[in-house]
Amino acid sequence: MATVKIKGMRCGHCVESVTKALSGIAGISNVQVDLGKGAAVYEETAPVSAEKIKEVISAIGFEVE
Ligand SMILES: [Cu+2]
Repeated sequence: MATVKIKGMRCGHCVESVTKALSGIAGISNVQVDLGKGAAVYEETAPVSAEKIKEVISAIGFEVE
């Protein structure tokens, strides 16, 4: 399991957007976003670069810490 801290999530819609975006990255599965902690946990089925995650999260208006 890997964890990524995400800034800017405020409600269930944000959680949904982030979950969808991360799940859409090849190599990432089983995404669970925790709004209270401002973090997402996921499994890597193939290596995914931190840059890729940053790019995808920024594209939907959030920020990786
Ligand atoms: Cu929201």
